[in-house]
Amino acid sequence: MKITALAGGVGGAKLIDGLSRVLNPSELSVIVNTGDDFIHYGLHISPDLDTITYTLGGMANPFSGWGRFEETYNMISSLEVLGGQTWFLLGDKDLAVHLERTRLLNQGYPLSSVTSKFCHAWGIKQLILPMTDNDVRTVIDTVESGELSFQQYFVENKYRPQVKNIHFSGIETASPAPGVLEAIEQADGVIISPSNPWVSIDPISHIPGIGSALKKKIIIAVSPIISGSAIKGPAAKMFSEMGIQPSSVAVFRHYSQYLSGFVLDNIDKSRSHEIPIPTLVTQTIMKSTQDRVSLAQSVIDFLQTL
Ligand code: FO1
Repeated sequence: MKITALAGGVGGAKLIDGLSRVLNPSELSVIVNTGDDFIHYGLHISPDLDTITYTLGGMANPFSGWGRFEETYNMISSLEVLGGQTWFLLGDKDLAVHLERTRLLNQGYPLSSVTSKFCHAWGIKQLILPMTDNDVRTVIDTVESGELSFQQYFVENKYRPQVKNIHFSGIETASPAPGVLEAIEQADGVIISPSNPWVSIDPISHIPGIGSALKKKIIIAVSPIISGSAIKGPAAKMFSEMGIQPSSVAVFRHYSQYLSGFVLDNIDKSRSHEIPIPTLVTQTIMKSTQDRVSLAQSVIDFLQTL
């Protein structure tokens, strides 16, 4: 069964890992958010692409969900001595990715080609696609500090500022990266992973052409919010600050124009009657690899019933 998944950061990566253990590599394509990308020390950093590829390459730091396993931080320690910018932790092995990506981008290679080259180097056989090769950047407009880049909001300010609005600069003129529309059209099913709807999935679905391609497909979403809170990150806080009571039902409503089915956690079983489309109620909290595999298999079985 050919599956195309939409994913952003850490939460999405866990389900992608599960799917990669259940499906043959040629059956899984992943369209990844690049709205979190930014230039830091002159380097083009693509955090969500790195989180997904590190996870599929078995190199991800299992504790933080981002960055590399068995990493060292000699560079950042030396930067500290110099009074440099150390708010965004760059590991030594991680740094090689940012250096080489930046070198290739500066030579004119599109981000999708760079990603494909890195996947080949790491032996990753699934198709990993940035949502676009154009510069689309998530901008968080906050009460306290005005407009912040995503990383300034999420890391530098620890997502404390109150969100007034979110927009994606450059998205009006962006186009899907090569292979993205085909990955959607050729999929037997599309899965919206349990990433942040506002800043991980919306940037993808709002790229001109992607939303309309998605509407033609059987799509399910796995709620990243369980009994009103997110497992990790600002998703629930963003719902609240956008004036919406955070819940799995709110997540359904956020995506409702696309969805054929919806997956919520056992804890939210009592709310499934509020979802007017087929639902799967199961364990969506993924603490172990087995949890990831079980959820992936349940989601695929569910897709096949739709
Ligand atoms: N997230 C943090 O909370 N603190 C960091 O210092 C940090 C560094 C970092 C370095 C490389 C990378 O690829 C990701 C990194 N992240 C860090 C995560 C990053 O902010 C992602 O955007 C989030 O995971 C959300 O997608």
